Amino acid sequence: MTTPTPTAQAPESAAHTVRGACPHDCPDTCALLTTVQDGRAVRVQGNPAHAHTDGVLCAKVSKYTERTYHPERILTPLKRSGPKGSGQFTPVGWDEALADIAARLGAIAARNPEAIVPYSYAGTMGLVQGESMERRFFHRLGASLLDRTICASAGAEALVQTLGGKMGMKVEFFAESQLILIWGSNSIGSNLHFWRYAQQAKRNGARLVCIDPRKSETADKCHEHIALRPGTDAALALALMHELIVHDWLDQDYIARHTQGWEALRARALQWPPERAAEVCGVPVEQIRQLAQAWGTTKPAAIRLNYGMQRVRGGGNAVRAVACLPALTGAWRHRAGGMLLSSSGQFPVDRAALQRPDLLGARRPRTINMSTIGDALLAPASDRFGPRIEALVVYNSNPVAVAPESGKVVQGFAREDLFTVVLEHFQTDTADYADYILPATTQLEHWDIHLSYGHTDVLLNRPAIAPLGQARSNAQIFRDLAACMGLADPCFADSDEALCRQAFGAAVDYALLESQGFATLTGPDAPFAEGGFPTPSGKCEFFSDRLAAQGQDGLPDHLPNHELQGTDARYPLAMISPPARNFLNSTFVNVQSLRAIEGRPLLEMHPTDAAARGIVDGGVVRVFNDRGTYRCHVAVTERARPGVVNGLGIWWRKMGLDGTNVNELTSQALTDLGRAPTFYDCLVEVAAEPATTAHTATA
Ligand SMILES: Nc1nc2c(c(=O)[nH]1)N[C@H]1C(S)=C(S)[C@@H](COP(=O)(O)OP(=O)(O)OC[C@H]3O[C@@H](n4cnc5c(=O)[nH]c(N)nc54)[C@H](O)[C@@H]3O)O[C@H]1N2
Ligand SMILES: Nc1nc2c(c(=O)[nH]1)N[C@H]1C(S)=C(S)[C@@H](COP(=O)(O)OP(=O)(O)OC[C@H]3O[C@@H](n4cnc5c(=O)[nH]c(N)nc54)[C@H](O)[C@@H]3O)O[C@H]1N2
Ligand code: SF4
Ligand SMILES: [Mo]
Repeated sequence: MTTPTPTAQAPESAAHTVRGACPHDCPDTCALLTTVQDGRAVRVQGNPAHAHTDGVLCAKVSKYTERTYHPERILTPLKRSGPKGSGQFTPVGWDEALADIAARLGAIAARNPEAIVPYSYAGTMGLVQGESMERRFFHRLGASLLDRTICASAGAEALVQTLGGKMGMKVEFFAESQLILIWGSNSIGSNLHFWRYAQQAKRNGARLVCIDPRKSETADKCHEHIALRPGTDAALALALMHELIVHDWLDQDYIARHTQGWEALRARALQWPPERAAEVCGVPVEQIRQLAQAWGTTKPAAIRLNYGMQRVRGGGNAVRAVACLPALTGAWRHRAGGMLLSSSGQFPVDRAALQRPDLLGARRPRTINMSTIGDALLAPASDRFGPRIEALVVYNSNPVAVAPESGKVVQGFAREDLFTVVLEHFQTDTADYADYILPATTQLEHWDIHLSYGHTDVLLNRPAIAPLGQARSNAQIFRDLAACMGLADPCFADSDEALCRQAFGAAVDYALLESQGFATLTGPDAPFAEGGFPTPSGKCEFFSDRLAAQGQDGLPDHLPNHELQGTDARYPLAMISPPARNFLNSTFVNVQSLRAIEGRPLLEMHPTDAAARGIVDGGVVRVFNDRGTYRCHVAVTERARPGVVNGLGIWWRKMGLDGTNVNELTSQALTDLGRAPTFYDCLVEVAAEPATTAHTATA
C-alpha cells in the first residue's frame, strides 16, 4: 500500500503542496499542485512552473476535492445483494471479496481463460493504474485481450498510415501560427490549454477557422465557422486539395522530396471541385474556395484536428485526407505549421516491461472489441467467436453509459450467468450491474506516471493523501488478486512506485520527474521540416502501400456515413453527441456543482427543425430510431445546424428522464479504419412530448 510523500518536510498541521498530474482523458495532461492540510487535500490547482498548464485548470478538475471527498465515494468492497442491475449491495471485507473473486475467476480460467474479459479505458490515463499490473494479471491468466477502440483508433490508424505515427506539431508553436484550422474540436471545452496558445496567435494577428457541424463555444470565438454535415470532412479536404492544385498553391519541392503517391492523389482530388464538396458538406461553395486560398497562401498555417471528426464510417479516411494538407503546401517546413491530432506516439514507453505480454507464453487469446461489447456479451459460444463471455472485470471505464447501443450493452450486463467485477470510485451505471464493486483510489491517493496526447511532457503523480476508507489502487487490487490466485511470478510484487520507474526506464530522467514533477521530451521543433516521416517509405504517404496490401483503397476518399441523411425517410435528422464542457465523458456527472452548470440532459435543435415539429425551447422531446428511444429536454438554438441535432455530454443513464442516455440511439457499426465506433453517424427522429408526461430527473 502506498503512503503519501510530501514534497516538503512540514509539521503535520502546516499546509504543504504535493506535485501531481491530471489523470483524465484530455489532451492537456495538466500538472497539479495539491494543498494538503492535516492529511486532507484542501485545494487542487495548476502548477505555474509547468508551461502548458500555466497555473490554470479547467472547471472540472478545480473541483477535485469535491469529487474526492464526495459523500457517495465507494470506500469498502461491496457485494451484490439484490437482482442484477438493481444497484443493491452489502459491504464486505477485502479478504472475503478477494477470495471469492479469485475462486470464481480461477474456476473459469481452469475451463477456458478466454471466457474472462478485462474492460478498461481512460478513466485514468496513468500508465501504472491503467496499463501495468492488470495487464500482467490478465496475460498470466490467458484472458481475452481487449481492442481499446472506443475513442481514437480510427484517427490513430490514419495517422500511422499517413505520417507514420501519432505525432505532429508541438502544441506551443501554434502560438506563432498565422492561420489555425480548428477541425472537429471544441477546444475551449475539451482542449483548453491548446486554446490558450490559439488565443496568443489570434492576438498576434492569426486567423482562426472552426470546422464543426455544431456552433460550439469555440466556433463563437473563431473568425469563421464552417458548419459542415457530420461525416463529410474528407469531401471538404479533397476540395481544398482541388483548389490547391488548380491555383498552384503547392510546394512542389516538398511534394517531390517528401511525399509518396502524389500523381494518384492529384487525380483523386481533381474529382472534387468545390461545387461537389459544397453539395456533400452542405456549406456555401465560396466558403470552401476561401478556405483553400487561406490554407494555400498563409504561412505558417496549422491544423488542430481532434477526434470529434472521426466518429463516423469514413473517419479514418477523413483523417488521412486532412493529414495530406500540410505536406501539399510544405506547411511542415515551419515549426508553427503542420498539424496535430495526437502526440502520444512520441513517448518512449516501455510497454513490454509494464504489461509483460511474455506472460502469455505460447497462448494467443482472442481479442474482443470494446466498441461492440453489447454484441459480444450476447454472443453464444461458436467456432468464430470462441467461448461465451463468463466474467468481465471493468476498471477505468463506464461502458453501460459510454458504449454504443446501450440497449444491447444493458442486456449483456444483465445476464444472470455473467460474473462482473467493477473497480470504481462511484456507483456508476456500470457498477449497478456488478457482482462485486471494489473501491479504487483516486489520483490524489496513488502513484502514477503520465504521457500526454496533446503535448510532449512526461508527468509524475505523487499521492497527496492516504487512500480514503479502504480504497486500494488498481495496481494494488490486481497485485492482491494475483496473490490470492497463487500467481507466483516476481513481477506481481512490484510496487506502484517501482512501476512508475519502469514506465520509461532510462529514456526519461526520473530524478527530474521527482524534483519538478515533469520532464520534456527532446525532439526537433519542426518534426517533418526535412521529411523524415516514420512511415515505411520515410515519406508522407498520400498513397499507402500497406492499406493497398490489405485490399483497401491506398488513397484517402470520402466515404458517406453508414446512416446517410435522406436514405431513411423515417429518420431525417443526423445526431451527434459531443462532450459537455463540464463533464469528462461520463466522469463528473455526479459532482453536484458541475452538474448544476450543465443543467439536465439536453438536445440542441435548430429553430427550423423545431418549428416543423411543433417543438418549443425547454420542452421535453422523444428522440428515437430503430435501436431505441431517449427522452430529454430540448434547447431550440442555432448552435445546431439545420438537419443535425446535438445530444450533449455523456450523462449517467440513471440521471436521465427515463434511465437512458444518448447511447440508447447510437449503433455498433464500426469505422473504415481502426475498428472504432461511429457515435456521430446516427440518424434519428425527434417528437415533442405532451407537457403532462414531463418528469423531473431522478437523483
Ligand atoms: N470538457 C471535456 N473535455 C474533454 C472530453 C469531455 O468529455 N469533456 N472528452 C475528452 C476525450 S475522451 C477526447 S477523445 C478528447 C477529444 O474529444 P472530441 O470528441 O474530439 O471532443 P471535442 O474537442 O469536444 O470535439 C468534438 C467536436 O467535433 C464536432 N464534430 C462532430 N462530428 C463532426 C464531424 O463529422 N466533423 C467535424 N469536423 N466535427 C465534428 C463536435 O460538434 C464537437 O464540437 O477530448 C477530451 N476532453
Ligand atoms: N455518444 C457518445 N458516446 C461516447 C463518446 C461520445 O462523444 N458520444 N465519446 C467516447 C469517448 S471519446 C470515450 S474516450 C469514451 C470514454 O469512456 P470511459 O473511458 O469509460 O470514460 P468515463 O465515462 O469517463 O468513465 C471512466 C470511469 O473510470 C473511473 N475511474 C477513474 N479513475 C479511476 C481509477 O484510478 N481506478 C478505477 N478503478 N476507476 C477509475 C471513473 O470514476 C469513471 O467512472 O466514451 C465514448 N462514448
Ligand atoms: S481535464 Fe484537461 S484541462 Fe482539466 S485539469 Fe485535466 S488535463 Fe487539465
Ligand atoms: Mo475519448
